[in-house]
Amino acid sequence: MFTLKELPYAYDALEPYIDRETMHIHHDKHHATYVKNLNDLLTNFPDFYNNSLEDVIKSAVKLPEDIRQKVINNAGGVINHDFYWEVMAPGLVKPSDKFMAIINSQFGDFEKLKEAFTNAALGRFGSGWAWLVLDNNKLKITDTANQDTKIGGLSKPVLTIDVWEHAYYLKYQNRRAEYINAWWSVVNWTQVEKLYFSLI
Ligand code: MN3
Repeated sequence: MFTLKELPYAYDALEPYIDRETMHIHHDKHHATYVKNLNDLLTNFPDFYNNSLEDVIKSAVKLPEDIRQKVINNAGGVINHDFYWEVMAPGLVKPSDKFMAIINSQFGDFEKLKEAFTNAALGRFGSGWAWLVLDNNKLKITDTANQDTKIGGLSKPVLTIDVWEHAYYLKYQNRRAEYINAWWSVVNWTQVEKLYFSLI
């Protein structure tokens, strides 16, 4: 069975940028529901419980059509949130000099990366995710709808932001731009760089 991974920090660790109540409901209710739904959907296909989430998504074509997309959506929900919690942390406001040099060479400067990523996150119509991915050894910005994921694909994600309303509505209501702006203060650059240098 799939399990809900614990948050790598306390619910209030990302205050004041992301509030305790949002983190609590987001992790314990939304993320937990994706885990529960996924396990429930696979009740009659227990072999799937032994797979990684990436493999569940890749192998979903073997499942009956009536549950296939639901499995993909819920497995995506689990894997995306596992990744999202890990790329946030308190107190790391900017990348290391080494990674900053890579950002500068590929985007011009850090502000341009932030602007392009923010535009992708703001421009994602409805629910979804914006991503910084490594594609053919180049950093690129992209976005996905709903719980579609970049994890397990050809381009490898190093950073993501959840722009479903449940990620920000309690504190920021409809002001997605304010949430994204605040979120930059809690990006876990140590994790982003670890992912990047493990891929390059
Ligand atoms: Mn979410």
